Amino acid sequence: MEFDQTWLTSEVVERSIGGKSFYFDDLPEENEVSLRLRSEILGWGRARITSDKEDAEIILRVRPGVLATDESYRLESSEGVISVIGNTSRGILYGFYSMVRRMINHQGLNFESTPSQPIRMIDHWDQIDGTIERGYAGESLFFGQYGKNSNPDRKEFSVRDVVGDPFRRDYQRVEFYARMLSSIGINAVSLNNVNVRGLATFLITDPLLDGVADIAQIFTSFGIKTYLAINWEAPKRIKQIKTSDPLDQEVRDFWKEIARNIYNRIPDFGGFVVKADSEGEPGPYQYKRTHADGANMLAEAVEPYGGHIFWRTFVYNSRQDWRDRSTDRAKASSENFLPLDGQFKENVSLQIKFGPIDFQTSEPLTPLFGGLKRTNQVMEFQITAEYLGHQIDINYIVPQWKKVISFDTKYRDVGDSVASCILKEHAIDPEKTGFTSVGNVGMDYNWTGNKLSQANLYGYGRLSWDNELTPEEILDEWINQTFLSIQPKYRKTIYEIMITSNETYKKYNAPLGIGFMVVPSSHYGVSVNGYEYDRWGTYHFADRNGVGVDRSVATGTGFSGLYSDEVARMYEDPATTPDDVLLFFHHVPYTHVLQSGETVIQHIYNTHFDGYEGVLDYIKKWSTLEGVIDEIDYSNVARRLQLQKQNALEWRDQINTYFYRMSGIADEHNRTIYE
Ligand code: GCW
Repeated sequence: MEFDQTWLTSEVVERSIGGKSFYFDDLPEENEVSLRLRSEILGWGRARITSDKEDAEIILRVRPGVLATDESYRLESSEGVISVIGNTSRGILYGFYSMVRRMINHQGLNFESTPSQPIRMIDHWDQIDGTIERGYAGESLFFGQYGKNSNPDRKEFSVRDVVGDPFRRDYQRVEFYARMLSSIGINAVSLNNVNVRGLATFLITDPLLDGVADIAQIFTSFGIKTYLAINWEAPKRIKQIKTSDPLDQEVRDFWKEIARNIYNRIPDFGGFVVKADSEGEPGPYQYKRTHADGANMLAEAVEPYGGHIFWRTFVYNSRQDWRDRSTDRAKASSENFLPLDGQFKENVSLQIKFGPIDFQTSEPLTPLFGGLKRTNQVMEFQITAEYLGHQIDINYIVPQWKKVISFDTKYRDVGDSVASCILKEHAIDPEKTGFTSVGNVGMDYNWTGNKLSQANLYGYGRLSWDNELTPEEILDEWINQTFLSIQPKYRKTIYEIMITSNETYKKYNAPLGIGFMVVPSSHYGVSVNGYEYDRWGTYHFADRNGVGVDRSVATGTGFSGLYSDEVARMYEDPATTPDDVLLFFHHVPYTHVLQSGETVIQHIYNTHFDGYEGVLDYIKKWSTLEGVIDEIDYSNVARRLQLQKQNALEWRDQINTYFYRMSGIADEHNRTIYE
């Protein structure tokens, strides 16, 4: 096997089920998930299947209607026999992996579980030429042979230009990936980048649909539905129709025909993911139609087959003039989508980035959550570390996600977090709500570039399944399974590094929620003014007196008024705005005193010195693992830590120097800041 087996090492499975005898109680023979379960059990851990229930150590029982949902499972253990119970074989599949995990983690085997979020999805930004937009772990698992010679930006691409096979067809790798995903409860994947260009536009048609069908079949057997991102202009590109107007009959018929053909080939196909009128991509605005017109037209096309549309709300003016202070990118998705609340069909979900800007180290929850009252909503995260260190810097992101999903929107007196209520209660079909996230895997040996970034994929799945889990519990599980055979004290070292890593990264990055002081386009490394005079709407407005964006209602852009009254009041006033998003909401003097008691300028200096020290400490700690963990994993992280050190140093010195020059205020502790 040419790749790392991650948290599902043979050792993990062998230790938990190796040699045990299984009995299948009413597990249907014909269904793909059942067949998969059988082969999992026989293939891994060399378990036995017995025809005599009395001999069984583990019984898999289908009991329709016993549990809350068809994905739920129950584990029961008594007198040496473990039962895994589900309404369907899918429930049992999740129960089986849970049993393996719980055995390794010593968690007890009387346990019942229902997923917190019905949709638990991964979006791939994989491109047909094998590259991955914002991918930091090698090429795509799905595409990558033909593409080298193709030009994905050639908009007039025609299917006649397909001279080779763009699919990688490494099905062993795809199968292993699907297994990893289903072991953490993922139930949907979208295969291709949301910027759908060139040949990728044709994935929804023959002959490329063949390759999609092969991949989908593997995912199906693990209970995972396959989706494709589509190009809004497909009617023009594929069938030379003159328009892509969603109300045009020819366009509507085109999409119906596309859907019919896809579902013929892939009966449990999920549906489409759409990025429209966003960052230069085409969309319904071009025809003066609304996003509801666009989404509903596609929804109608897939409706007869139970299909589903994910429509992204990442719509903003990406050609802003930096001189224009009246436009606020943070308000854009609310301005575009709040007026459409209640107009989307039942099989449409709006796919909403968790923050109002773009996956920064620190952002408030977008006010669309709670603002939309009658719309299916899916919260979008980014596992791939675009703004969070490119899987070079160690960054265990789960603490940030946990904080986001637990945010209390205060629309009611009782706790009103997004995860626990808003998504379901404000939906028209609660089953069409949940989480989705840009994935972080590629063909690299260890899947994620930095071995430790696997924990983010693992953590995303686990948190989506169970919103109550803590980042600490999830990390413990991942380390136990991934570094199974090392002594506890060494596991503790890995834990100590990872559990603080998100905070450490935040410390040396853009301060106090201001975001985007990154190198333009690559988004790795510091560039304080890289985006300051650009068109993307991401400004910090630092001057000699202070820094930050005034988004208050009283004197600023009015963004803070988009929240519930209580939350709006909190963000309106710098004194009650939490420190970590202060500069997102307010332009304050450098001498402004934070809730922590420090001034803004001293906070900037302190955190930037601390962040760098934190990385030096990680290097020291990691070096104690040499010879303890696998050499490949050891040097994989050790090498990246050296790069992280350099990155943190640049961030520290450039940020400190910039703000020292701006403010003229010296560091209270007289540390070195360059003049
Ligand atoms: O943050 C931006 C990324 C783009 C991405 C876009 C999006 C796929 O820099 O690379 O495009 O978000 O989410 O659509």
